[in-house]
Amino acid sequence: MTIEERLDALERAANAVRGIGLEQEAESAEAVIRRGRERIGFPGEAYVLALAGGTGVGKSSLLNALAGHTVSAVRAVRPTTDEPLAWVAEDRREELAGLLSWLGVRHTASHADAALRGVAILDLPDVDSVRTEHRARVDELLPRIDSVAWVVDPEKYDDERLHAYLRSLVAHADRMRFVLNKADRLSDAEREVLVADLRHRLANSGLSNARIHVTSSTSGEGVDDLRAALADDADAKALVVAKVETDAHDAHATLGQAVGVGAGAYTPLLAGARREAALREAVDGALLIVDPPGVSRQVQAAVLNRARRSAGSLLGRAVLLLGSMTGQGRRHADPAAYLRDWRRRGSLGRVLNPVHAALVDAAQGVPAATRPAILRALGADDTEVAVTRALDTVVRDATSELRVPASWLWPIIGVVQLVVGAVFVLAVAWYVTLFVSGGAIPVATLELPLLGPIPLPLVLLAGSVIGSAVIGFGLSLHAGWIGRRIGHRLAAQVRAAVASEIESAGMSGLSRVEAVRRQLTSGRGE
Ligand SMILES: Nc1nc2c(ncn2[C@@H]2O[C@H](COP(=O)(O)OP(=O)(O)OP(=O)(O)O)[C@@H](O)[C@H]2O)c(=O)[nH]1
Ligand SMILES: [Mg+2]
Repeated sequence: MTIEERLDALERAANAVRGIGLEQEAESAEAVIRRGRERIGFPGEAYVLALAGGTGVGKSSLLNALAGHTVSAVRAVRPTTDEPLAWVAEDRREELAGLLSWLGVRHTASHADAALRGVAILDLPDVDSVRTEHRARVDELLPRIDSVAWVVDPEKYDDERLHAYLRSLVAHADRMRFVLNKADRLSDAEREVLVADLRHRLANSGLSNARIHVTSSTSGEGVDDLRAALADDADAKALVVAKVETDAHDAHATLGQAVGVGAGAYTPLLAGARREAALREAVDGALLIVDPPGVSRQVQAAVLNRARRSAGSLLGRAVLLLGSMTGQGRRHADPAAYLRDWRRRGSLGRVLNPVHAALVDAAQGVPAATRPAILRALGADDTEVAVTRALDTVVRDATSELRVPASWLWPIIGVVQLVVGAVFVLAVAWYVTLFVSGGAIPVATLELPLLGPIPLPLVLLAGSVIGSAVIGFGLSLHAGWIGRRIGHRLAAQVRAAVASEIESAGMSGLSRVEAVRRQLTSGRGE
């Protein structure tokens, strides 16, 4: 894992723990990340130095002198280097690929210089030319690299535009060094004066204690000192990287501890069996309250009612009418109302207690300091609200799909029942007529096997009563069959919905926390 990847992983971990309410812990980790990124400059192990400065001061020549051979073209026509060029340690090329492609560096020379192992030098286009895009590029680059060497020459060292620019870069002061090049053109006395003057000007620009090198790319003077200084910087960076690496590693481990993740493999806060048992108990408790068998019975009764309303006998319809007037029928045959009434059928304790106990158990796996926050993240504080909402959802879904079905057969049966009812009325009327006439009217009889001659009105009366009862019985069987089918289906659906809703209401906080713990286990690297 590179240092950049490690800091990125730590950042993800910090975001994750913030997501479960560990704000303070996240902030501490972010402070480590911020400090690390500030200290590291280029976010890799390579030490990246950019050569910057006005055109013609000898940046490319200096790079060639440092490298010991021609890396970058040096010409009299200015500006010569109008695209950045990189001189990169062989084994750092990959690490630098992102930076180089962002810079649009098309020319990369690699080196295997033992003293400058891990050093990459960028030869940038000048910053004082008319081409302002060069300057913009440098502005963007500065925060992303380790260090900038401002190259000046005896003619341009006090250029006001350069110093104005440097004043805007005071924030980067400790990552800048200055190279007074073309020293071969100066006498010793002139050098001293120039260096003192440069130091003075830099101090006036807010850059006190500037590191100043005096070099000549042509004579090679001062070049070795500059190389040694760069090698030291690269070593110092390696130390900084190592320190940031350790800090990041420790910060990651601290985040892990905050959620009960140790150095070993991931173990859940709640063992699978314990979680299942708690859930089963809670679901059983919820089923007692929601009562799917009761719902099924209500559906069956509602279907039967509907059948009787459209196909019942005269007597049956009268009973139904009475039932609906007293409210009796509605109470026994209204599955939607029955579902909605779940709160009246018992307390939520049976659902809440097992869930709550399991969550409290789970929180035992994290240190006391973060336990309150973890308990909140687990949802232990508002299990009741969540469970109530879950059961309301179950009921809403079930009732929205609930239809009490009818059969096309029933209206036909209804007509038959009416005819039978009419026969019954006719028979009764007949008897009344006989009674009123005092026996004056002769009565037709019907010869029935075994029974002999029976008066016709009696046959009609008995036949209509028996016929109506038989049809009613058949209707009940048919409606019962439909009702059971629909009722059982709804009960099964409610049962499944209760199980899944209770699981997500009770355990979704735990799942979230576990996801964070898994991320912290896998993301910590080594
Ligand atoms: N006398 C002397 N001349 C130098 C020295 N360094 C560079 N030069 C000359 O200065 C001129 C410009 O050098 P470059 O290295 O191309 O300068 P540069 O800073 O890369 O210029 P740009 O690419 O245009 O930004 C060349 O003619 C070099 O030969 C030095 O130390 N002493
Ligand atoms: Mg150049």
